[in-house]
Amino acid sequence: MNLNNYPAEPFRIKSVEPVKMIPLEERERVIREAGFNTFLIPSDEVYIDLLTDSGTNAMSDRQWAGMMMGDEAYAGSRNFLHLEKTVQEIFGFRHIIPTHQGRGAENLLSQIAIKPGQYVPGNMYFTTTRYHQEHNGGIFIDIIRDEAHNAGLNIPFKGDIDLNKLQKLIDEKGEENIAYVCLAVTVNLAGGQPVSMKNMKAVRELTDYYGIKVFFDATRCVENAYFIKEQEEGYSNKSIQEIVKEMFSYADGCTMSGKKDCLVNIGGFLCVNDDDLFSEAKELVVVYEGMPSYGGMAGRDMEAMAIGLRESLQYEYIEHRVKQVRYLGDKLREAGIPMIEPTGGHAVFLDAARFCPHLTQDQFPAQSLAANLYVESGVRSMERGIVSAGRDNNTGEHHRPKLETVRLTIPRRVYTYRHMDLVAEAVQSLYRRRETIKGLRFVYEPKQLRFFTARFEEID
Ligand code: PM9
Repeated sequence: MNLNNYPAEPFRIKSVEPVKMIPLEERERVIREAGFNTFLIPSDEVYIDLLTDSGTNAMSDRQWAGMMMGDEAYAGSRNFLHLEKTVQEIFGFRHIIPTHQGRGAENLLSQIAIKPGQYVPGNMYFTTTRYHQEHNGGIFIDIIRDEAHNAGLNIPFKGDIDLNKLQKLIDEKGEENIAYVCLAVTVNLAGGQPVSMKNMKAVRELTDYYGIKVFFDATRCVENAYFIKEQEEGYSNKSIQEIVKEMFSYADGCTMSGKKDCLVNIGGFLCVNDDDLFSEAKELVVVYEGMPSYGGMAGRDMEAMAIGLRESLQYEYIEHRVKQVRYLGDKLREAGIPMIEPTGGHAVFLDAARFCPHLTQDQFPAQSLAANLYVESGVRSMERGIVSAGRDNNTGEHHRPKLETVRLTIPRRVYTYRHMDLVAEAVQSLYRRRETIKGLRFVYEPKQLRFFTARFEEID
């Protein structure tokens, strides 16, 4: 392992939050009380929290200073004007509507852009995104390249859309029956895999030909831009900002969960270029979120987001971010732990299917692996497999994703490399006793987005 591959933290620490490890017997009690669902563990009982990178970011001193400049006027807050200008400059879209978080934007977009019965092709599903698409009568179709479903395959830009799949869908269903293409950068459930600029451009060309709109899920777009700079020919000399601007020039708009790449704890937005869609979205935002000039965010939150977005484009920040995640991936690979290859932008995904070959997918191996990792080490992770995938609304059967994974998600600017060492040691220790990991069954299964609140018990 060449330590020069991993840059030191490009920040120093001004404020700290103590963490502590509770004893093993207590962790065993906690996981039972949480119904073997890591979402239900009180965070005080967690040692290293890798549940999600969503809203768990550490803000900078400048962002905190910005919070003090919150203009909490009900309408026309100056912080909104700052955010609007920043987003317009960075992404190049004409209109922005703030929302309380990403799914607020997904709700608006799905309502204004999907007619019941229309298809919404995308590069792999995401839980909340697909929920809103289906809730509005859309039919999600996965058009990511096949390789994305092969966990062990180590190739770049595994998040790309398969243009043949898109063309086939258009040929079979007709362009008028496609609501829009939903293109996520990076692809969360594929392992945080990036999409190449070449692919974005090609998707734009194909959809332009048929007059189909393309909306990006911009949630982790800065991480995607870093991969393009690092790995795509012709981009090594371009700045992250230039790459982000070019990426979004191929889209008609985007949804954004600001809780990730905007380096804040809450917030999101919807962007569109089309004036009519903007008008419709403005009419809806007042129903679900708030005035079009705050959409569920406080003035101070919009200020922190405007500042965070600029910080996220700094090369030193994003290089460290992606390489810290890669450090954990490299350690685990060297120890022979099965995981999604290559390491993506926000997380390392353990391949639960190969980690627990003694369990069938119906015994929820990833859910159990995440629960066992907590007991082993106090490290909290998240299931991203059959439980997250939910059931088919028509047949009632489980969706069966090919990827059955546990996500070790790294919050931004929060943990150090030494924390990553501890996580790697914990995973290795669990791997050594992997046959002891038991299957699970539901004792409570919510109808929608079940992974958040489901409860399980162990099968003997
Ligand atoms: N992602 C995550 O942990 C938080 C919710 S699921 C535990 O990965 C994408 C690609 C996301 C995402 C949230 C959302 C929704 C949309 N797209 O959570 O509503 O990863 O801000 O965003 C989570 P909000």
